[in-house]
Amino acid sequence: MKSNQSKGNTDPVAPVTPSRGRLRPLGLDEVRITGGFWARRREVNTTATIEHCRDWMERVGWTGNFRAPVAARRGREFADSDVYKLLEAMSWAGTGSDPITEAIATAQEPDGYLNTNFGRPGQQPRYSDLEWGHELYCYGHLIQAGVAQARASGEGELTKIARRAADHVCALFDAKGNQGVCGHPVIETALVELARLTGEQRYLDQAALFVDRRGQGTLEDGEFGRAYYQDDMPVRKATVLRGHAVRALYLASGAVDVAVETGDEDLLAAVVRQWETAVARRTYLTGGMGSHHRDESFGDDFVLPPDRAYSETCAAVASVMLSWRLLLATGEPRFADLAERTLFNVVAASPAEDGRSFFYSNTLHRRRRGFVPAADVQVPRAESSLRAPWFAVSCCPPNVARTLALLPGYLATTDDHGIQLHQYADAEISTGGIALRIRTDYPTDGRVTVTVDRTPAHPWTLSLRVPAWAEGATAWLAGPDGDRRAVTPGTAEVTRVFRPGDETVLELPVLPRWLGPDPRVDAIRGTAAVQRGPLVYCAESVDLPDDRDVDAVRVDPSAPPEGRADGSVVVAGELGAQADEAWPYRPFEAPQTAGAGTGIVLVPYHSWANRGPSTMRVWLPAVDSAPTVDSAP
Ligand code: FUB
Ligand code: ZN
Repeated sequence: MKSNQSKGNTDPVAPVTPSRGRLRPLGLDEVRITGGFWARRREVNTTATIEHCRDWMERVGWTGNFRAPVAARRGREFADSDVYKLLEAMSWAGTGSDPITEAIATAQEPDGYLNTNFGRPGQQPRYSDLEWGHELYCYGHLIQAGVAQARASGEGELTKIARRAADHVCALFDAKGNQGVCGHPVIETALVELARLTGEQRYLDQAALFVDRRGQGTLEDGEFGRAYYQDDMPVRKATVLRGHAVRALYLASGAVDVAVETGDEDLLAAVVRQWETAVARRTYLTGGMGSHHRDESFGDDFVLPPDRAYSETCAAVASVMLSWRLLLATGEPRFADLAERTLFNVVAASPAEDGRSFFYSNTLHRRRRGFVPAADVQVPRAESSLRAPWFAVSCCPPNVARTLALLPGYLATTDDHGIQLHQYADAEISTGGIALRIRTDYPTDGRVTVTVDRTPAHPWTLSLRVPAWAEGATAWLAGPDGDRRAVTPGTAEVTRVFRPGDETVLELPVLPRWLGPDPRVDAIRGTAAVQRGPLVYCAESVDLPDDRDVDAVRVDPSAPPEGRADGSVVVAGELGAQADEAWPYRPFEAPQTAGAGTGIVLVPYHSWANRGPSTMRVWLPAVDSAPTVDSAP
């Protein structure tokens, strides 16, 4: 790790700045989103969501905790972290510093310790509850906020507080010190980022220690088991993301950071493997992750019930963080594909249009209409209503705020060969000798026009991601020399000596299409869904005649869906609620195609699990029940 001085503070204004890897990030000062879908979202974020979060945190006492006496402390044990996330959002958004920083500085102990919930007279001792205390987790968000401040506007008070806290952690949790890990990862990514900012090796070493220490079983085997906090097996040995989804994804992100900085190919490969399996088996069509409400965790493989999807907004934010790191490390477009899916279908779904209420849990099927909570009421549970202004656990709103604030940093990268565009938005990019103008109404329209405004005289490569969802349809790339060629999912490139005014046009086929599930996703067998470009669609009762419920909808996937100019899609089908029967099970009608084969023994349900561990199922898929609709991603 180079020292800060030799680095000369040339890090981009970006959340993640690896010193090596396949691609280099561009900073928020190099990429500007100028219009369209994300510009509107970011405008609402800056003008409404950030202020909304600030007001609520003041109102529920979370900011006040830094000023209040012990007895007056309010909120959950991790409330400090939400204040830090908001400060991070403010740094990226450039909305100025917040007076709360002074109170945070005052609350910090002389040895760097900082937490409003522990360590003061009348509170539990410091680090007496690593499972649930969230002290290191809170530092993680503090440090990331301090790094954001330093990169966005230069080192300030928050950066200093963060450094003092990080020094305290390194002094206490080093190889000879406390051998514990936090029940909630996130300090790993933050310490690596601080190492990148300062050039100080010890922060990276500490992050590596935390990554390697996890999985040794130092955390209590509690209510949800050690897998809940990924302490059941070492990161390097795990083959899939498991346990609490946000924890798993933050940890994996930290592991990638450590792997990249230390050149640890095995560790990187382990995380790629976990990502692959989680995407193949544990991810919703929306990109959402986590199907357990009880412990906010990943379910077993293919346990993806749409009506019980937890799909926490924070897990989506964390998934984008992981995908971005893997993209930078490897250059592989599949990571940008998942980030796109997750950004459009979970991160963008969480906030209401006015940016003042949020989904915490992002179900894919709501059976009851729910209610709109009052604008001034804090909602106690994640899934109890429609979007809520605030939750007793409000980790998601400030996480959305910081993600939208830093979003331009996820659009494009550079390497020694040129510029790579990963996400499409109306934007302008200016880096080194190259300036690009990107004009598009994506995802409403699939045309992306890239105009070169400034270019060096030598050849370079413009790379454009062709999303995996474009499979099976034709995408076109028209280069400035007039050539027009079909491109397939992956990366399309134009290499040449560009001239100012040169245009490259990518045409993506944002036509609606049917998708069907892998038959192993039992909860949705026999159903189909529509996706148009990166956008997943849904039926909503307000669009149905007579205000019927969506459960009356039956679709005919043999007829192609039809896109309309207003962005909606029309599909063939019928509306008719099923009449209730006294008992919702009936004699099985054997499929015509069922043939002889292996005899399969069934036993009475009451007798199962008397002969040692086993797997079991009652409903057995019929041989002809696999959907015949397009199953492309
Ligand atoms: O524990 C802190 C945050 O609260 C988690 O990341 C969320 O899942 C919520 O439980
Ligand atoms: Zn959350």
